[in-house]
Amino acid sequence: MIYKRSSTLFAAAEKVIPGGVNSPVRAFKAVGGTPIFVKEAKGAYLYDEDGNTLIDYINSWGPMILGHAFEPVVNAVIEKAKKGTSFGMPTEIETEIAELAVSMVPNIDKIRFVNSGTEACMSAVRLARGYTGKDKIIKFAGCYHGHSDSFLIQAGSGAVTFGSPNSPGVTEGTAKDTLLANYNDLTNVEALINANKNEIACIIIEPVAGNMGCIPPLDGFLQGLRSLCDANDVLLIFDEVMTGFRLAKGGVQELYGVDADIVCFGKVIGGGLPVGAFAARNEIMNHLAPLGPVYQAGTLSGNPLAMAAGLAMLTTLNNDVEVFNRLAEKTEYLHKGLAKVLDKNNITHTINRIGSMISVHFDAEPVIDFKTAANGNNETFKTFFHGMLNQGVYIAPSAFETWFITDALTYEDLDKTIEACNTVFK
Ligand code: KE4
Repeated sequence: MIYKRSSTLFAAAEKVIPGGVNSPVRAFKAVGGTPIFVKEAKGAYLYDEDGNTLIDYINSWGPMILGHAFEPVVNAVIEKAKKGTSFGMPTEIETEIAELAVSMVPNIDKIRFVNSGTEACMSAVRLARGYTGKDKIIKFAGCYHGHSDSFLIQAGSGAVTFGSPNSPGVTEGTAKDTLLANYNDLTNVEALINANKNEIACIIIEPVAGNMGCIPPLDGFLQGLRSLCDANDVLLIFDEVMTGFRLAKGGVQELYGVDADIVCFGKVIGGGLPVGAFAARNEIMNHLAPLGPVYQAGTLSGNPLAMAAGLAMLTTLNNDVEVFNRLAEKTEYLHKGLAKVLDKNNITHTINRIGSMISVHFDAEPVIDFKTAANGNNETFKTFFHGMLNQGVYIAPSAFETWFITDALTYEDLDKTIEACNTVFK
């Protein structure tokens, strides 16, 4: 594959945009090489600026669950744009998508739309603090909830006391209110709660983790979190920015039968336009301004174009009872095919999969948390990434990411992907 034009475009971008990208993960820092500049996309395929066609397993990091340039979404945006692009005033379509989302997701009465997953998770934590009157939060190592200060935290010196910043610009004052737990480790969570009695407002978690590769919760983990929260007057926030409307209509709450107190959304809910959202029962959401004292706002929140895209996406998913089964079947087929060729080529690996989320780890041990995810052989991953890319298969440029399967993928695409993996390692 030739990437001459992408290289030229990247050099120009680096002059006027920090690192040449508007989001760091796009810069290929974890795998090396020049980021690919995409010209357009349709269905399961990306068409880059050098004329290469790539089978896409990133799908804008999740939103394109029905494929790129999905006609009902595109047409809805075009029609809506002709009537104006933003008003800063309430519009009917915001109510329409809110009613639909509330009907699809269990255990929520109201939803507030924002412009990103970061905003959704940041606002959900503020709401939890405002509702409980408590300051501290628990998050999990390896879980990503966006770039709000409270989330850019690593384990502090005293593991059960407080966190410390993992980015310049985050203050010690902020970090002290974030506690870091180990994913899939209820004992650790309980120790944190007991060491900070009556100080913890919420636990925020990716109920199926997607930012250290794909890591499903071990049996009983989510149920255990729910019990710990109930016993200690702590709110449970499910960050379903990745999993919402992807793993099931009702997301992980439906899939595992565990109720969160607040649920965060992003990606799929916006159909590829900038939309995040957070939702909960009335008793919690009614604490939000202008009803209640917890302030949260946004000029472009509920933007009509974004709502049109999201409504078209959710309507299609809501009306297609088989879509989530098709996605899971395609992902299982891919899993089995990749495992077969990696075994055939004696490549040590483990593959995590749930629904239409999958990740390949070059390590023999089960990957169940950030520590085990970090054991993967990154040199093998880099070989895998570039080897697949050179054969027209675009996977996530980091071992700490998940692949997102789109229903636009055909079984022929999956076979090409499996064969490309075989070619890399044979
Ligand atoms: P955004 O602010 O990027 O819309 O959403 C933040 C976020 C929150 N919660 C979860 C579970 C997420 O996965 C994300 C964002 N995911 C990354 C991919 N790992 C987005 C890609 C990027 O940062 O460019």
